[in-house]
Amino acid sequence: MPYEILTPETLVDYLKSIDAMRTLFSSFDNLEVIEVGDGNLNYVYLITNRDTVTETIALKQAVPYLRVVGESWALTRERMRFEIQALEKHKLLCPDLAPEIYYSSVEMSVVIMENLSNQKILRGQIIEGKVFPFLADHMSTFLANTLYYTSDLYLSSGEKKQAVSQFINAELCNLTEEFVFTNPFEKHETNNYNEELSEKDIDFIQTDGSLKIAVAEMKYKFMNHAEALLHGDLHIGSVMTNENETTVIDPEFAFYGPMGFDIGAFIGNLFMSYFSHGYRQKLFGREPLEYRTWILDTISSTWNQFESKFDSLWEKHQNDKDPLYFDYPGGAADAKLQRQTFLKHVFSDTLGFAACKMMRRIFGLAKVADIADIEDLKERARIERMTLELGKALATQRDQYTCIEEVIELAKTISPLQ
Ligand code: ADP
Ligand code: SR1
Ligand code: MG
Repeated sequence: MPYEILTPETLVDYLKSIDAMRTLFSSFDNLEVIEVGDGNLNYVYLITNRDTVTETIALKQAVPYLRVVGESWALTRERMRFEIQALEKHKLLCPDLAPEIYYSSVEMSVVIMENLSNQKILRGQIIEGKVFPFLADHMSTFLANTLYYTSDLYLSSGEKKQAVSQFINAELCNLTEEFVFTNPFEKHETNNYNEELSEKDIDFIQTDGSLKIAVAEMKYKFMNHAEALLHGDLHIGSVMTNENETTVIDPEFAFYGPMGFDIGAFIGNLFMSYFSHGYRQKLFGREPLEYRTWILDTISSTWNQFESKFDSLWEKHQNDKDPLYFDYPGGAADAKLQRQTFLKHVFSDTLGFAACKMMRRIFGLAKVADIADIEDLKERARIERMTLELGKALATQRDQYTCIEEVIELAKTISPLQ
């Protein structure tokens, strides 16, 4: 079927035309269609048979523009091909952490997947102050599996290069290059500042030469270091959760890039949540200590468990290989040291990318509700300054930290844990 933008009125006929949907729905006569897209780029509909509510799907369609800006900002629909390919890969590598895909069409820029109605977007739940005991375990598994198994540490050279070629996601990488690594760090028309931030606050970031170099270095890594298949936009709005389950959605920014980019996105978002909850918990009439402790524990556990799971996957592969992976005649490689050195580099990248991802959310077009929805603009500015301070320190000193606990101490210095 040639491309057309689906509407609640045309959706049902479209579904009727798909074999897999005729199997899934026993009847199309009484479908409820709700548009739930709250993202920046696409449209998402939840469609349920009112007569048999277990017959339900989520349908996502890309439109040929950037939704958050409008039709004036053209964007090809190619992003849906990358989303479909990445969702399929995630399902293979992390079956419990990715949605089930029922149908996809590159021509229509559509993916039809499991309706995760028993889960909610993590960002909203964190804003409400909910705790997820398995989050760090699940996210560290997602990160270790997706990053390890798509890298040269696991794939053959030919397989890896073939995979890289399937994920040349130039348009969305360009969005990241502009909106994450460039515009927030200069005077740019797409920027958007809280009016309570002063010129001095803005200059703290935009006129610091060392920081500019650090951000440029991270941008260069993003553009050139094709280490693994990344989700590409792994903020806490790309994760759905309930008490026991975690599902990673929305990988349309997927491409081959530096591993630390995904880990940094997740951790950087949690640091912003940590800062915001010094204030948010008080709005709920609660002492912030307990919830903020959970956020910091989740950050440290995510990194530490990722490091250990990634190391185990690699060690197993090294031991399974004959001869030892990366062993050379005339001198046996110190496999453990090699793994430690590699993970040190991933840690430094993680901090550098977390920093860029945090700072872009303060000055850039796309904000995070954790901070931007705070109505008291003075309070919001105070939290924004903390975020900028942590961002600047991590970007410029990313090589100096030896463990995540040191970074957490820094966050606590900026905003004491209470
Ligand atoms: P975008 O690419 O525009 O950012 P997302 O993939 O983030 O879109 O989806 C937008 C919203 O749609 C999500 O925040 C979530 O509320 C909802 N959503 C997306 N996928 C599903 C799903 N499989 N089940 C239920 N809701 C979903
Ligand atoms: C203008 S680009 C908007 C942002 O939305 C996505 O979720 C990505 O984070 C992107 O940078
Ligand atoms: Mg998206």
